Amino acid sequence: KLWKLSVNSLFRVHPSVSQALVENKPVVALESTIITHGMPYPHNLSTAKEVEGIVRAEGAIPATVGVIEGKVHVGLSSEELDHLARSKSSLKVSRRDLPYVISKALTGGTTVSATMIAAHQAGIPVFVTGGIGGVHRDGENSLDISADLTELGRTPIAVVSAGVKSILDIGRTLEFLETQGVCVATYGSSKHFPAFFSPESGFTSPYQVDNPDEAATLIASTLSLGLQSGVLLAVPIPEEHAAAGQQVEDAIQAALTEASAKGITGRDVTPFILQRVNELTKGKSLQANIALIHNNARVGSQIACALSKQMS
Ligand code: PSU
Ligand code: MN
Repeated sequence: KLWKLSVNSLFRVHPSVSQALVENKPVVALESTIITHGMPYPHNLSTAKEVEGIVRAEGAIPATVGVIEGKVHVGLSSEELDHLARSKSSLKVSRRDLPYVISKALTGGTTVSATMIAAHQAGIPVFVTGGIGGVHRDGENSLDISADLTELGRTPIAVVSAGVKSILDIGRTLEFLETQGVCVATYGSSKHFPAFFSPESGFTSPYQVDNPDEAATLIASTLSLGLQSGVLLAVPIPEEHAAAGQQVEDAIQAALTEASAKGITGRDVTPFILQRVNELTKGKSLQANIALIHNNARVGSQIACALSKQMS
């Protein structure tokens, strides 16, 4: 009881979200590290608002998660979104950062792992993002493996993403997800596991679901089994935006070399690479990034709607 009380005092569920949950309406959780660290201002803010708009247009309620002055918000007001997008002092908040950030009443964007925790706490089974973290290249030596992967192994949430960026070791990421017991499926007709900017990573996806209903049934099965692990639904980038793929790939190679020359490590690696790749491609990677997030938001919302029908 005491524990419940303290949980409730740390979480702030936006009224639009709690009302939707009470009425069994579809809700889509969204992360905010993409806002604070994944994209430059003002593209971060416009994209966050567009994504919420797409979720609403598809008939679901958006719940963007972020930490504001030590409270974990599930669903942000437009002022709060604006604050996170503009603030230069926002932290990148993963599972391990949550206790510190809360204890010091700090503000930050939640990664996939921290967003999954908040979504699960609120009772939201579907979460849309751009890309998840993974096993970094040379991860077998550095042990730089994103907490997103272990979170997927321990929290029953379906994460809809465009797969894993080729800045990561995609083969080892898939192996690690298997070890963690994460059910991975590509969304659509392709057998390939997508690589964020590119619809094909060179790896085959363990499974494939064709439409929102099949995806929803997969999620419902995970929940019904009582598995405490998550589902990763990988949505390939739409073909018309995949053209810049090779150029982005070259930029990634250059950025990786720079990052190791500069001694950039740990949590700074992903934001550094994202920013450098955007500079090196003269904004093309950012445009592709925005396009695939829009697409994920559409697909994820359709899945959330199908799931809420199946569960009611
Ligand atoms: N990939 C992207 N954009 C992002 C991220 C990943 O294309 O913004 C963010 C997500 O929030 C993800 C986090 O959860 O980076 C992973 O960081 P790390 O590799 O340090 O675990
Ligand atoms: Mn890392």
